[in-house]
Amino acid sequence: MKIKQIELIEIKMPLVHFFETSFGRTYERRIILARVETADGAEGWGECTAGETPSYCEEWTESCWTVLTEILSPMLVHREFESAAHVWDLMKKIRGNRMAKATLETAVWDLEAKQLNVPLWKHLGGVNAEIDCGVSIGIQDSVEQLFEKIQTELDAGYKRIKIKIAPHWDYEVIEKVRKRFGDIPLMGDANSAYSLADVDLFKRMDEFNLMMFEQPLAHDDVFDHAKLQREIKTPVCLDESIHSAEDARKAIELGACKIINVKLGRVGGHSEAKRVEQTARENSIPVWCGGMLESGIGRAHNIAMSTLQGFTLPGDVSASKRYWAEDIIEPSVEITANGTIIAPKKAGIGFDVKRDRIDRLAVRREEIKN
Ligand code: OSB
Ligand code: MG
Repeated sequence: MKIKQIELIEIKMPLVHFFETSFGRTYERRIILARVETADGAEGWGECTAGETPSYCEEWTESCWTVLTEILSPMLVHREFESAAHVWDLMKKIRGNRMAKATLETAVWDLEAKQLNVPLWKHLGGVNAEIDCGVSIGIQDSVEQLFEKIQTELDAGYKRIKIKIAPHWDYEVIEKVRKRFGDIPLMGDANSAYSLADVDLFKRMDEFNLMMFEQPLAHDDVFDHAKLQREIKTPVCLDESIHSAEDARKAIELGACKIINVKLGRVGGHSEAKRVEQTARENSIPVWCGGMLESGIGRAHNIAMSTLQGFTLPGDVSASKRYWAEDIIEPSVEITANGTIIAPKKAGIGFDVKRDRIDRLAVRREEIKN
């Protein structure tokens, strides 16, 4: 396979509701999209999941734009490679920058599946044609607002509720949610807002029977997470700390987590995500698909990945309308009354890309042909 040309487009899209985590609020996304094209006109789409600031991780929209346009795209165009599974190797000399790499890598997977005329999820080795969906609800201005949001999502049929937690928004909030909604499948995501000094708080929160605490401690830690996990009953799930199958192996061996959140961008694309899934599965560690407030293109890639065997817990993959007034794909992502998404039957990511809408939202564009 050979990529003749890569088009990078940055779009700006306001979120329907702001999204607040322990590191701040997002009102509007700046999303880089990649379109890869072969000489015979076949194309594939990928999305960069980096945020607007280097808060969730070191990568952000601006760093990814530079790395994609100046370094990674020139490494990929006109190079002969065997298959999408080998794109990772072409970029091996570049350290880190996994979200930037995933943008191109996932686009090539879409292209390859389209060339083979199979849905991407099948091409990746997915086995579940229907995936379980949960939602991630950010920190709100009041508990009342949180209640309203939870009620809306439960009514929609979502199979688990994740709320963001932070030192000003934890024990009392979870206690109120449990009182109001009873025994719903509930979990908390701290985005690294705590330290081992908070072990007693986590011990007290064991009483809430949460499905898991996601990334309670530092983004670059596994050692202290292992210490915490030894002290509490609630499973620890790692998000920020896991960038590769090797990271997963070490975290599991150390006892740092009982569950892993897999994000395509954070691990560098489908090939590495498959390896993380395999490592976890071989160690009986369940995984689920995390979200990064993606547009429809990233969302479609998340759906495909979620069909792999080891994805046994509901992911943060939810309907387009929770984020966007109008998505950039057609149809938009919808969930069934049972809180599931049916994997698409069409080739590649399985959704049509609305090129005219992307062009209207575009704030910059670059073509790499060499
Ligand atoms: O930690 O999972 C996270 C959004 C941005 C950055 C980090 C995270 C999140 C989410 C949102 O939880 C998941 C989604 O609905 O896309
Ligand atoms: Mg998280």
